[in-house]
Amino acid sequence: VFVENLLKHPSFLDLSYTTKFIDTTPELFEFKRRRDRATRLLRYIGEVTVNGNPEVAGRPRPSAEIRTPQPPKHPAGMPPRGWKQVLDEKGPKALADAMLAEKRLLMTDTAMRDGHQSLLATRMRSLDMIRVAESYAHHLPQLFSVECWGGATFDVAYRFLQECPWQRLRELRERMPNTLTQMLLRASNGVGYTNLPDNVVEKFVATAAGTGMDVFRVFDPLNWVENMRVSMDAVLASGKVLEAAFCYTGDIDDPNRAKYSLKYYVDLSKELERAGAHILCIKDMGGLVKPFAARALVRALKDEISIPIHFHTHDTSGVSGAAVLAAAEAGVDAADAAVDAFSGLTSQPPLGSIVAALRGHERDTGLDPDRIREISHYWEGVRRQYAGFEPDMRAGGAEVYLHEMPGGQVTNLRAQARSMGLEDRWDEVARTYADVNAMFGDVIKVTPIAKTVGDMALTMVAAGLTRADVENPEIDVAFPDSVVTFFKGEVGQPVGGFPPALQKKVLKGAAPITVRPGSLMPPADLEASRAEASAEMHGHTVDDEDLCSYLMYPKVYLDYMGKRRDFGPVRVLPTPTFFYGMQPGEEIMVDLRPGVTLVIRLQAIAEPNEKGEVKLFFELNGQPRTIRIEDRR
Ligand code: 3PY
Ligand code: ZN
Repeated sequence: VFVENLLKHPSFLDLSYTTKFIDTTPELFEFKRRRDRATRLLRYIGEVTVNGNPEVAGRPRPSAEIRTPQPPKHPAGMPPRGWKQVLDEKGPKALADAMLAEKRLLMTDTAMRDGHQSLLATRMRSLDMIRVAESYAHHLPQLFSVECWGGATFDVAYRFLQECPWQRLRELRERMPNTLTQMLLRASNGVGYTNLPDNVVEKFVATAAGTGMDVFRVFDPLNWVENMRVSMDAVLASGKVLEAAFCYTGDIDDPNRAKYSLKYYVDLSKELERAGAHILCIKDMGGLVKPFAARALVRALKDEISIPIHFHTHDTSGVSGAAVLAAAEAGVDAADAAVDAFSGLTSQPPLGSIVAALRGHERDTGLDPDRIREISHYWEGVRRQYAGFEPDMRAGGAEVYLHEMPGGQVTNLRAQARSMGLEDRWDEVARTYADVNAMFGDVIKVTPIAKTVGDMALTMVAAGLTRADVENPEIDVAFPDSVVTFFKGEVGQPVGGFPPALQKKVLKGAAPITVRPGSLMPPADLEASRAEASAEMHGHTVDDEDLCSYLMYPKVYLDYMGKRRDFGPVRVLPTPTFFYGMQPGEEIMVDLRPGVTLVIRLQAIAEPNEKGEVKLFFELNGQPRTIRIEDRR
């Protein structure tokens, strides 16, 4: 059709076309591009229908009856003004002052980041978020922010969902013009797992701010403020909101955990305030802040610092809702929760229930419970599509106070233990995890150290090693790489230093570093990296977003781009199609972009031929299309 249209085009017929033909007749080339993209999408659907999506292999399948969830309807036109306007019109300092002047408890919804990171192994696709974003803007304009980016969502988008995290941010930003977007930034690790050169961190922050990020929650896994400064200064330079976090561990009420005392957290908070933070975050990734501790912590901080405080916790214990209410009573300015369908267990406490609990009281959130319920129904439908990633966890409980694992790790480590045949020795794994923590000098369990502790615990349980064995200089131990990296000082310096004898044993005499890892890294040559990435992709243009991705995850990014070339923009496919392909007789609608919809119907699938190829007969916008797929089942 493309060639036919081209040959019939008047300027082609009268031979007046020039090399500017593409510019002056974009409709023909747009048609071709669309056709190519559609063909590639059909190839993807064919591939998954015939050979399956490896990401869901061996996982439970959602029920066949699930329907496409519909987001709540909203009025046409612009949504009401929200906190985003305060930031845009008055800047981050005025935003912080406005938070302090608020009586309401300000709420952040985490469903689009920590909620699914903690409950669904971070697998939520952009499409499911984008479809409900306008409902948030119109129905929940009182929300302080929507946490929707960063943490593990960045690399998981590329690795497992075949989609671009930057595009996710851009599209969410567009649809929620009144809502602050919020991300989790791992300070000098960016959104990766190891320290980056300073100029890469700076480039990443500036690019994220430009694409649409408003509130940067910055944490260091060791609460080492020295290692946060580069990223914090970059946020300040961007004009966006710096929410500096300390990670909470231990128990301020337990005299045996004196290292992480109330005074420790107060001093740390003052240091973060002095470093220029607009907001302080209590980042309780393990859900260890018990209700009375929350009250004491917030009261003490309110006495000692003058910036607003934002409380983030997890419901692993089952009592985190009480902690949020206690913090609210003590005057915390903002709190995180997850819309009910994405709450509980290792995620945040339920937004709807916190809103209900505070209704009519001094800290009433001002959010509409009916609207939250409607949005939650949408999320419930979304969650059903991800049945394959549901955690094997039935209830919250006090076990978390033993191991202190962060929300995202509990189910992850359990799955890892299962894959090593250690599932029925989980209690031993949990106790060994606590032993490793003590042996490492009582560290903060958060990305990436939580994984280091987990790696060591699994190694010990699998090899039958006790803490005494590991500490015994006479017994040879094969330490996991992550443990060696940690003791080398490559993550940073832990509170109170490393246990010297164990460090000596792990490093086998090698000298650790004691300075900020970034200070030993030369700046990355950004333009050389851009040219290198472009050359890897046969001259494809590499903009700043792509460059940041390449700098943090070169292989993951290039693999994604390769698949993108073969299969097109698969992010536009409905979630069941993306994971499971289509059934004969099924029809789907795909919005390629605003105003361009593809209607795809799978008519039939033929038996494999003698060449081992399967033919799939599609109808694309009413036109028959046949796709051949190699049968690799
Ligand atoms: C992350 O780093 O992804 C976390 O969620 C830490 O709590
Ligand atoms: Zn969290």
